[in-house]
Amino acid sequence: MQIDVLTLFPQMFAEPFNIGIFKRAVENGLVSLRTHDIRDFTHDKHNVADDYPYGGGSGMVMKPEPIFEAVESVKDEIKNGDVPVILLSPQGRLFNQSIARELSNHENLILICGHYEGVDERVSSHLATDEISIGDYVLTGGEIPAMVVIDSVVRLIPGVLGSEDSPLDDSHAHGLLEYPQYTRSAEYRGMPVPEVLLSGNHAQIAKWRREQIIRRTLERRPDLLDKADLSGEEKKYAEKLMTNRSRLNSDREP
Ligand code: 9D3
Repeated sequence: MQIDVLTLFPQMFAEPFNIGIFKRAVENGLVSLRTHDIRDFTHDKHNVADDYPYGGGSGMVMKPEPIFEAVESVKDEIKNGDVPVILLSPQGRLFNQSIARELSNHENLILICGHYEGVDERVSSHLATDEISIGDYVLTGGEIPAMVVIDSVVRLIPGVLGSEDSPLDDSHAHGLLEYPQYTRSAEYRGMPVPEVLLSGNHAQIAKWRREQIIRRTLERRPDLLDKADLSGEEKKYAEKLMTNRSRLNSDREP
C-alpha cells in the first residue's frame, strides 16, 4: 500500500512511522508513506496556504487551490483511478475498525490534513471522496487523526504483523473488551493473580476468561455488548450478571 499525506507539517510524520512494526513493513516493501507539504503547491512568494473566511468570522480557512493541486499531482503519479481521497475533519464520519478494514483493501490512500479553523468546503464537496473524524474532542489539526488512521490500517495489511500477533485475533472476542492479563509474579505487593490462572485447568481458565470479557464489557462498554454476537452460554451469563446487578444494585461479584 502506498499512502500519500498532504499536510502543512510533514515533519510530524517523520518519527512515529520510522519505528517498530511500521519500519519493518516499509523495509519489507509492504507499505510506503510519503508526505507532501501543501505549502509547496502555493504560487505566491510567501507560500500562503490560508485566507480569511468569506462572510467574516474568526480564524483562518485553508485555501482550496494548493490542496486541489497537491491531490492532482499525487494522482498523476500513482495512476490509480480508485484511490480514496480522505479529508480528516471534525465533520467526518466517526472512524472505527470496520472503516479501517475497508481502507486496508486499497492499494493507495490519499489523506488530507486540515489545520487552522477549517478547510474550504469545496475540498470536502468536490475533491475528497471520504471525510473522517476520530472522535468528539477538539484537536489542533488533522495530522494526529491521519496517524491514527494510518496506524490502524497498516497493521491490517497481510504480512505487517508477525504471525503470532495476527489481526484475525482481533475478532476472537467478537468486538468485546479483552479479559485481564497477568504475568509473573503470582503475588506482587500483596496483589495476587487470580487463583484460576495458576490452576493449570485449561477448561476453567477459558470459562473464566469468557466470563471476564462479558463482565467487563457489560460494566464499561454496554454499547459494545448490544452489537456483539454472543453464544447461547455467553448470553445466559450476561443475563445472570444483569439480573444480579439490578437485584443487588452493586458492582461486586454475585
Ligand atoms: C470553530 C469550530 N472548531 C470545530 C470544533 C473548528 C475546528 C477545530 C479543530 C476545526 C478544525 C480543528 C482541527 N481538527 C481536525 O482537523 C480534526 C479532528 C478533531 O479535531 N477531532 C477529531 N477528529 C479530527 S479529524 C480532523
